[in-house]
Amino acid sequence: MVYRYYGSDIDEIYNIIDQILEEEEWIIGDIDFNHIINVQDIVLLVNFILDSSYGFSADVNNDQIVNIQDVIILINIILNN
Ligand SMILES: [Ca+2]
Ligand SMILES: [Ca+2]
Repeated sequence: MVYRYYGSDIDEIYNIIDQILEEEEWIIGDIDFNHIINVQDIVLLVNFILDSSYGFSADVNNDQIVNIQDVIILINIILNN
């Protein structure tokens, strides 16, 4: 949990609360945040690797690198479901 406080604007506070709730519902391996882990997430994860880009949702094992290990873990998550 990350604590954030940007000001006294009530709408802004509601936005931050929404954002935190969204993050709490997030499932590891759900690269596109649609609450389902499927082959689409694998495709997106592979695209992250091909683009050499980093996204925290794509870093399945949370080692600060997006690579083939994350793909393998994601495939295992899908096979086990
Ligand atoms: Ca997904
Ligand atoms: Ca990783």
